[in-house]
Amino acid sequence: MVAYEEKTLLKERFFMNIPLEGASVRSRKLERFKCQAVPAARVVPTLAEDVLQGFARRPRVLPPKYFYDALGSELFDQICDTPEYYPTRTEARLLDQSAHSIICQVKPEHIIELGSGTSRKTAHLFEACEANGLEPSYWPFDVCEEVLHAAAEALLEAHPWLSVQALIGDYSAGLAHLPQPAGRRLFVFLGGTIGNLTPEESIAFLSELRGLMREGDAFLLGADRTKAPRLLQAAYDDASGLTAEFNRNVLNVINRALRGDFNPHAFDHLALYNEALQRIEMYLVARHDQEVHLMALERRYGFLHGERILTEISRKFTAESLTAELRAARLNPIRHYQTEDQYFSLVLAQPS
Ligand code: AVJ
Repeated sequence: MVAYEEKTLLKERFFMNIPLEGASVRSRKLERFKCQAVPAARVVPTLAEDVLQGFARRPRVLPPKYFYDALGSELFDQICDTPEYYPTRTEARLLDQSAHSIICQVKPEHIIELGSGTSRKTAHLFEACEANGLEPSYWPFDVCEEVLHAAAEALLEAHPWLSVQALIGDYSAGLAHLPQPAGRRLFVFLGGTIGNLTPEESIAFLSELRGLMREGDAFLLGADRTKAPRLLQAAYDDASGLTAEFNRNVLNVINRALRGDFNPHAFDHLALYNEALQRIEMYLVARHDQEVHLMALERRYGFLHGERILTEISRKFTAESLTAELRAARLNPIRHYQTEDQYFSLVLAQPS
């Protein structure tokens, strides 16, 4: 029986087409949402330790994970909409085209996504599940609780069968405490983020993931491909200057965390394609001699005119180098999906 008030609401909604949610719909959505913290499995360096270590090296380096404060995440979203930055839209299109094939091969009971962010691309997998009568639960794993909530909200709305088990944590702190649901799992790691890791780091990470996998589980990896250097460089140095702003923003993050006085505008953005290492290297280049005070570290750092800070590597793969890296982690590629232009790859792998 529908209460009078709710009937009125439904009627109003029908006639006025107001997207209004009854209390019952809201609670059913809540029932399908759970959230838990994943404790770190090992000690990860703090930002202060990363800066101390990274600034002791030449060239100085900063880990790319510090790009993603609220502003950085927003800037990255905007970068994805620039004409030059092809990876996100290429991967989304590829996932849209291959989702049916992936889902039919794996028939997952759980989809576990590392670094899920907005889950925008992953939505293609759920559509394919729906079309094939599969109802896996979704385990998005991300550092940002707000982003997890927003992503879940949208997915629960779109898929009335879906249950979301959000996992808050840092996958770089290890996967040992990741919940282990019974049943076939599809692990996904999208966006080409694997490219931010050196080959050694990547193989260690993939091996750790491989260690969690059981027979029948599968892993879907998104990775960016090598291509003409001018295309790569443009993708990391867009004409609108968003990537430059994104790069400089890491200095704001450090200023806030370590009571620093970096002037972000005293650094130029530089993106180079290192052909030998098949990777984009993003730098901040000092525009003039300067000294920076990081009060929380009780340290001053001198930067010479032209001196570079390496803020990110983004490795690009050939079909062969991607396969080799998976194999090195005892993962056996079973399907390789790529766009016609070979700009981006999705590889489906199983434990070997
Ligand atoms: C989010 C790590 C995949 O390496 O292409 C975008 C980050 N850096 N523009 C990438 C990024 C500069 C991006 N990933």
